[in-house]
Amino acid sequence: MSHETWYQIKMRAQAGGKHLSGAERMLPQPLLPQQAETLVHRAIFHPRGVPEQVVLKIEKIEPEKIEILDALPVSEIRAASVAEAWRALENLLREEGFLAPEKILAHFPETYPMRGAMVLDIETFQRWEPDFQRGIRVTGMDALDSCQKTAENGKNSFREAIVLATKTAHAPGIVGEICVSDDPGYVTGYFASRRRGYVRISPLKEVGDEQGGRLFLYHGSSEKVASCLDYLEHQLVQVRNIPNLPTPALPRPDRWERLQNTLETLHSAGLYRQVPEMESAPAGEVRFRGQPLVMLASNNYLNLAHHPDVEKLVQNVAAEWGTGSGGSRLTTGTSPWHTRLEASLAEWQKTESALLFNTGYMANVGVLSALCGPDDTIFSDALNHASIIDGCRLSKAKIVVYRHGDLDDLERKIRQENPSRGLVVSDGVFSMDGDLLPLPRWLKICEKYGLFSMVDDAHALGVLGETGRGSAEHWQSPQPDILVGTLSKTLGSEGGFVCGKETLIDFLRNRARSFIFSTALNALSVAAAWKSLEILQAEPWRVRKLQENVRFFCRELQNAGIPVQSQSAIVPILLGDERLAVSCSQQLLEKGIYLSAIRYPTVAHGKARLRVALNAAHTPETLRHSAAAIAQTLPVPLR
Ligand code: WAQ
Ligand code: MG
Repeated sequence: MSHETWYQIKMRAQAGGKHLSGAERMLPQPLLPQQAETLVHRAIFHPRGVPEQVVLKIEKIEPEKIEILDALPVSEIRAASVAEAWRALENLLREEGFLAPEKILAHFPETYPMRGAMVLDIETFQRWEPDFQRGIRVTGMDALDSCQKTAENGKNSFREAIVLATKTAHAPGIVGEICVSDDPGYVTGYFASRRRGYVRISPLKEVGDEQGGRLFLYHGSSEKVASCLDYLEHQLVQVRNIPNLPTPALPRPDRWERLQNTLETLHSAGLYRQVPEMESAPAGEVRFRGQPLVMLASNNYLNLAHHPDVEKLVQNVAAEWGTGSGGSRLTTGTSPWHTRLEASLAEWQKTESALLFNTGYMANVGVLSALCGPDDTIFSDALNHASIIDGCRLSKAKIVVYRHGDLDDLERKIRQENPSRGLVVSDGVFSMDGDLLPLPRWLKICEKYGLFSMVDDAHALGVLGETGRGSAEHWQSPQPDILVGTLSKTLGSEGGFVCGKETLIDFLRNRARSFIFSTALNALSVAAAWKSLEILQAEPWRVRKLQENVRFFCRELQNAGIPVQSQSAIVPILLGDERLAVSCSQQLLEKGIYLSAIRYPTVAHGKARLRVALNAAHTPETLRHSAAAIAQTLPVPLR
């Protein structure tokens, strides 16, 4: 061997500053050109994307410095679910004599963003890798027969993993390794140590999950760390006698079992959700599971969802127009009620024109995907509603998220991106926090940079402004270019709408796919919204009553020591923990109060809350009683 000239060849591919793939080989000179070609092929045709840059580094090495190691013996654990696989891993660590396996595993998620591995001291839980962000990279290793035994795409995850694991297990002070692949299609991971060998464990994650990492367990003195790290980074190692295992080790779970497993995971995390059936129409008080309850979770802000005048009109409309519209708006679905409501909405919002959509969700998705394409940049508030997020995604525009309510951050990001075409989008009232968009300054920024301004005022209509006209009235400001609203909250019906210039509306009629390809709302819902809007305008006391209720209720909670505030009808009570939020909500239900626990994915993980939505129909007595019950239920530090 020592007569031959040997080389180490390293490939690394990246795009947009992101690592895509990498590999290394050690081999004698004659085999080098062919291996270089295989590695280039692998870099260029990689499932994670097309690289912008591929670096090949070829260095001469001294073959007598290569340490030859036998591959660790392989065994296998197959669990029925991800949760069970992690329990099996925890037990394995315990069997192997690790004292606090759960503490070790708790560190694993910290390795997800790292390119290399974490080196964790099993006694002090100190981290020894020199760069916490990058982690330590093991290099200088290969399989002895690497040139003959690679899969067609040049990658064999198991073989590469056992090479790394075998080398790592021989590093001074390393007593174990835990690994989960980044590859969304590869759910098998492993534990490896010299004592126990290489234990494949599956499934350590759900298919589609891109979060993987590596954790090396270190046991030894702090002086020995340097030699351990040096071995990992520099010692040349060739691994022989690697068993031929079936690859890829993709377990194919039963398709229904996969769904069932996900549901179980949701259950155990306090994230499982169900649809509760109500036993009376929406109002300030409702019947639920045979009990009368104070309703503190409905968006029926002005109590118009069950108004006698609306019902009377709807009965007549039903007699004349029946129950279904029979076609899309562009074919046969438009009744005079549709046209009439659009005119009323435009007039109410003081805009040139308006267009109905079947839901607020479809309005947002339809507008964003129609107005923006791959050449646009959309600037979106971090706490915007899911329908805005989905619309941004569907548009294929570049999405730039700015910090919630932070207009300096917005402007900084607009300058940075400096887009020639684009749009800025925000909720007028944020649906889960109840806070307001500072509309006037926000509009100035949109105007200054020539960007479309789009506001979703779903939770502002009927709530903000002296007459309930929404954000523009509250701030005494002009309207944004695109105002999105809903018929389903304050207006007590169902559907969504967009108000703006006639040019905008005409464009949407021709381009918004959720409008074009949906059957029109039935005339009943449309007439109901029309009547509700008439009542809202004729009876402004409803808006004032709602606003008074908000002030009263917040004061009651504040007096009970609960830090809340809101200018809208939404009063969030932040709890953080998902299970705590669910348990508070259940306890309140037993006390006759219906109040939803809002959890991930509606809000971020660890930001669970009770979300109060107030109603013009609530009486001061009801609100006082509810505030007292909430105060009693919350855990002590909040009170
Ligand atoms: N040195 C240190 N850490 C590394 C290295 C390296 N050379 N390469 C990858 N990592 C870290 C990095 O943070 C990745 O996020 C993580 O490990 C996972 O890397 O028996 O494919 O390359 O079939 O995604 C296990 C095979 C495959 C199990 C592991 O890891 C089996 C795999 P990936
Ligand atoms: Mg990683």
